[in-house]
Amino acid sequence: MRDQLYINGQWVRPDLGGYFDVIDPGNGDLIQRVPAATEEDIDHAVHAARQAFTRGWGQSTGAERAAWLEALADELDRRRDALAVLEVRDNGKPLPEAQWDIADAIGCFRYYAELARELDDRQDQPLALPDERFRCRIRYEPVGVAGQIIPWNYPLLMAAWKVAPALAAGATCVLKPSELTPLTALELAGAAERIGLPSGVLNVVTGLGSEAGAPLSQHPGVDKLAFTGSVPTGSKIMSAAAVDIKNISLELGGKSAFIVFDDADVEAAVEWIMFGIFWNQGQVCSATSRLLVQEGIAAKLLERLVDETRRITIGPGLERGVLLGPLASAGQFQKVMGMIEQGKQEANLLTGGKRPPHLSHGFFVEPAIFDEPGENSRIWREEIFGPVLCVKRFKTEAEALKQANDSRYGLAAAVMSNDLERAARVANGLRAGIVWVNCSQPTFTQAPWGGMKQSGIGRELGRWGLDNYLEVKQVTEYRSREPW
Ligand code: TXE
Repeated sequence: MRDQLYINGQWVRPDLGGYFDVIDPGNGDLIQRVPAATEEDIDHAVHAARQAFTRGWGQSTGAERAAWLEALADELDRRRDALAVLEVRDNGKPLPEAQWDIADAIGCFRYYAELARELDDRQDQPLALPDERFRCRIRYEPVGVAGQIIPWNYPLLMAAWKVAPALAAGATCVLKPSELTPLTALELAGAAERIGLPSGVLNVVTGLGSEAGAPLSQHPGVDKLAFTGSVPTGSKIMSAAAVDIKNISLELGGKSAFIVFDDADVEAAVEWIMFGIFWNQGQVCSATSRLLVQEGIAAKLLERLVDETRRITIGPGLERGVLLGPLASAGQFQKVMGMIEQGKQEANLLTGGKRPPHLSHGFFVEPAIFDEPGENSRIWREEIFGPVLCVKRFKTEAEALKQANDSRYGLAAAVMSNDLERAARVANGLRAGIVWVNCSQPTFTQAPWGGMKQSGIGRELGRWGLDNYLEVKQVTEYRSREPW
């Protein structure tokens, strides 16, 4: 059990001595207490990261960093089963999903190890200029110290999405996990310690948003801020970054649409729709929470959808056969239940939406489907971040596209049709950073991830994720002895 901050390669107590409770959402019990870092600890961590950056990490080769990333992946791999169980206790998700997440996180470290190696080959490539008296080469240099603030829906995976590309690029990290799910991030620090990662390269500071997250976002020693979370907090972080013009990337919320045309296969549609909204209890930024279904298929599809939704096994994440665990926190439970109550005034509740009678401890909610909410209703417009699907019908392709795009968010969208030309046309017309055709949610470390509009700025994953932590430099030399 880890109950200290990891700063400069050392396990340390928080400067002001504060701790907070970490709760098991499956039963509401205390798992353990974790340090509540404050400004002082953040300052130590940022200084440690700066020193590590200037002492060598920032000047190391991609191949050297790749070896460290692979060692980190191997170390996590050795403990993958224990990590999955810890993730379930902390977050609540069903064990097979946690196992999937941990494997994905390990894969992410391995993938960025590869990209770190490739970076060496990209270094100092010549750039042809129209004036031959000049010679230009392009360098990719690490951004410096990265402050990384992550949420609670995929605790270790979100840490990997931030830390792996940063380390691959040669940046150093101060990672602040969510106060709701800090345990596997501390284990990541433990893995860094065991492999002997140079001190200060990765610092993990647990703490509350206002006490630890805010000072990290405001710290003048941080060169880059990377954040995943809510729009209001993203907005605060962006304001903080504006003060001294920090480089920033934001991955915020969504209210993603899933368009199903008449010619789609009903059973396949039901499967993907359910995966798109009930996976991880609907606590997925890209969850396809707005279903737009064409009139001709609507009745049949909804009947099957409601039927299948009622069959979902709900229970604690470590119980065999469970498909839907508890929401991650009491706060999230209250938010989702509040939205459902309001939704009952705004739409027809077809199924679910209450606490299952046999699960009175823990933060469980029966998956809910609302039919025909008003266009301006809260449940249709706002991110619920729970197992709640809202359905509307449409007649024409143009109408579907208009409704799908009528959102302040633009993270993801899905379209289902056997007419692949139409599907491609709709995919191109959707204002979203991620579009799935004939599926919803499959995510690959190689492909760019991020949103348009209020869903964020920048892209994670793939080479775009690495670019987040790189500065591009031109070195241009005048080679003539003649005056210019
Ligand atoms: O998010 P916050 P919360 C959405 C989802 C959810 C809602 C609220 O709709 O219901 O946000 O969740 C840190 N300065 N998403 O309150 O506040 C905080 O400690 C710096 C979508 O948990 O955004 C945590 O580490 N940091 C999302 C992180 O921000 C601050 C995933 C996220 O918390 C801070 C999570 C501050 N002032 C929630 N205040 C997604 N895009 O996947 C808080 N934090």
